[in-house]
Amino acid sequence: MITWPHFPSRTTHDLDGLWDAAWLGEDADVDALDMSSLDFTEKLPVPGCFDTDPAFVGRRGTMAYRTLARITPGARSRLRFGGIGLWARVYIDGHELHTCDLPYSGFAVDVPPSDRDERELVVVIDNRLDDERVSLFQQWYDFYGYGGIYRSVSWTETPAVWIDRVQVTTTDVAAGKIDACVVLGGDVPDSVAVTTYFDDGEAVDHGSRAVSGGEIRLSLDVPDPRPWSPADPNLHVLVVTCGDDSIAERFGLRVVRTEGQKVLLNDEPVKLLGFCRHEAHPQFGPALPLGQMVQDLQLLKDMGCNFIRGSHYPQSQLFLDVCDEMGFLVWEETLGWGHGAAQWERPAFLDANLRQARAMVRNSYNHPSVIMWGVLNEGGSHLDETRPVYEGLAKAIREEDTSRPFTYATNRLFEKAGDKHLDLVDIVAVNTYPGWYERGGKSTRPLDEIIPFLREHIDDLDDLGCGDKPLIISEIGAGAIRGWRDAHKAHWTEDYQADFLRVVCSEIVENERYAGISIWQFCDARTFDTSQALGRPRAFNNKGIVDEYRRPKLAYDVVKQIFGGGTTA
Ligand code: ADA
Repeated sequence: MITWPHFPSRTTHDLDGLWDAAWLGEDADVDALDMSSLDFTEKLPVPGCFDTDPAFVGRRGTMAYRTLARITPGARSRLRFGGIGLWARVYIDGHELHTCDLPYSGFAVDVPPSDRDERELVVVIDNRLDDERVSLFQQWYDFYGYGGIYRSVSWTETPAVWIDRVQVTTTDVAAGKIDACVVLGGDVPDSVAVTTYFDDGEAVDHGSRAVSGGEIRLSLDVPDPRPWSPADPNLHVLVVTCGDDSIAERFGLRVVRTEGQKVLLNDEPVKLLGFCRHEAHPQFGPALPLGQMVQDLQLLKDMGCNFIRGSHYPQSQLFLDVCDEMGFLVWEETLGWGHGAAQWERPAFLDANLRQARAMVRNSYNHPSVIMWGVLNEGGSHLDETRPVYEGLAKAIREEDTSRPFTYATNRLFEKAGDKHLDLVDIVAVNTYPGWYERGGKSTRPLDEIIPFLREHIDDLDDLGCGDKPLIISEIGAGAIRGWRDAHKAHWTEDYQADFLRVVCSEIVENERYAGISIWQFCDARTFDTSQALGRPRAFNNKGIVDEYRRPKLAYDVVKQIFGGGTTA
């Protein structure tokens, strides 16, 4: 499915559909494949994951996907992938073109022209957990590492000078003023003829504009400006034409910043109420169909949520398009989970993180729904050794975008040594599990531990000199097996989770100190049945407010009542 931006003057081929596939086994040497001998006996959907398919469920190995496309002979062209996992190598007409080692990241590749009427695209996908090849995905993560082409693929024909993207930054919401940075590709000239128009308005001729560093910078006024907000998610479209190429990009007029302990949206304080959400479903893995995305957002809306933490990886552009339209506020973050100093000593790992962070910002820059960037979920921020990593990522993200706050989720606030890098963030985000993991030894009333523990975090922040920054509880939750109810309200019952979230959500809503919460988590999500097995019944992380099929648990109505959700269940 084609997501924003659109390229109205180009021929674009939407490659989603049924592809040919060849299973290459669990031990294939992906660096020594004989492309001419592949036997495409299978059929698989794109987007999709092969290891959710009944024939390959749970397998770890290599799958080659193939499709054909009729690209105009001699045309320059570019392939766009919305995201793959865990590793991909792209071949055109039997020739290797590109390797992607960044799971979940959108990427684009230039394709050399050819005289052929029909081109063959083969994408070799590998889902083996191989630290050397895919340093960003590790076996110990608490979510399953799927193999597949997770998101849409398209192939677009480009002129000699083409527009890569236009980055739109709101400079004045009420007056409808924006800055637009147009990034060119191909045979970039010194100057180019530029016209623009908004929505269905009149075109404005900007004459010939100088290109500097591959970019053209414009300051523009949006006619009939309508601000974007969760309550009224108005969107505008900017169409830019440079020479023979045009781009249509959708954006929202809104600004986000922090002031003291508050997050401000369009200069008004906003309390962020919502959930962490894995892109997860038993039948689709992270390759969710549009309908499921919309249903997830409807459930979140119904509970009165305005906020989603896109845990723990760059989000699907389709999902963000829907969040823009439905008025959600999103925290987007890079892929990571519980890294220790050992990973950070490896230059390849840092390099992969930096590449993914920059790609994430570039891909999602124009989504008004995205209000903050995050990195390194629980990434060892209590260690001096990780300082260069956190500094490097904060710098890279701020080089790409100064219009959004920066954060990372820490689970190290409560340790003696504390968190070492919170001076780098605009928003402090704390993952914490009182009443679940931290059961206080002899306590028989774990629910009573929650509020004192949360308030200690507030004091800890003051001690760390961060008392004047917004605080989000970025994870807190309790596991519940759907259907398991009992009068003792023990851990894993729906009853315990409901009581737990009643305490948590009331504290967050009533206490001004918190700028927000993303409860762990929206839906039950599959995890590995190895390292996590004993604490993860069914090999799922069961802290969802709905189960993996989105069937609500008892806590759903509790959260809905406290967050002020609607009346429809
Ligand atoms: C961590 C982690 C989550 C999840 C959670 C849990 O804080 O960030 O991904 O694993 O714990 O359920 O324990």
